[in-house]
Amino acid sequence: MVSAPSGSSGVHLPDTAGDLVKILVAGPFGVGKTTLIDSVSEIRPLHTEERLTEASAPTDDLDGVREKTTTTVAVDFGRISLPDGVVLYLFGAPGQARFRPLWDDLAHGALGALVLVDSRRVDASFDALELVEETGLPYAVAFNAFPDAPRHHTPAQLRAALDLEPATPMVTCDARDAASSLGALLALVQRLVDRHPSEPR
Ligand SMILES: Nc1nc2c(ncn2[C@@H]2O[C@H](COP(=O)(O)OP(=O)(O)OP(=O)(O)O)[C@@H](O)[C@H]2O)c(=O)[nH]1
Ligand SMILES: [Mg+2]
Repeated sequence: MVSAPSGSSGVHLPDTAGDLVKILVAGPFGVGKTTLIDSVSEIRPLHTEERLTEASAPTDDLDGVREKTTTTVAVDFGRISLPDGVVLYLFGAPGQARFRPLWDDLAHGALGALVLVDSRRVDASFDALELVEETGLPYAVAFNAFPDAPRHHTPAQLRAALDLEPATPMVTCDARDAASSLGALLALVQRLVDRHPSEPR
């Protein structure tokens, strides 16, 4: 079982750092990728935010994220050290289909993906799920907790809506909360461990 980190480290990797793991944080426009990396990163995250203008209105739907004023134009980057020497390098990856050309590069060397889903607009995550599946990355799904999200869906209904395999972890999370975001990442790491139990050292 993977447990939560016991303390924070600074900019430099702790001496105990061992396995360095690249993880993609994927999802549709405005789902909370930047927010999650911000909340959980132990280093000052790298962001590539630019102000939204009316030019993007036909492309990226602001429904549900009306207060949003910026968007990530390339990637986000952050880092979190887990106990037992595992260090996650987090890359925020845009999940819209038009970013497919970027994906091959972004996914290079990645071991898994955390796909964020907004339960007010589940279908907006289909492109991101397709991109992750095309790259063959194991993934976990995190439903971000937005206040006006419908509460009447059961986990089974949400799994069915996303056509998830039974082994794919599905959790809820509040991307603004570090512990909650970490819980979602740990669900993914557990999935990676289950798929590739480590050789005895
Ligand atoms: N209530 C709630 N709000 C959230 C959550 N995650 C993100 N938000 C809010 O949703 C808005 C969009 O979040 P971002 O982190 O910018 O989303 P993003 O996926 O990085 O967006 P793009 O890079 O533009 O695709 C922000 O105003 C966040 O504060 C969450 O888990 N709960
Ligand atoms: Mg972003």
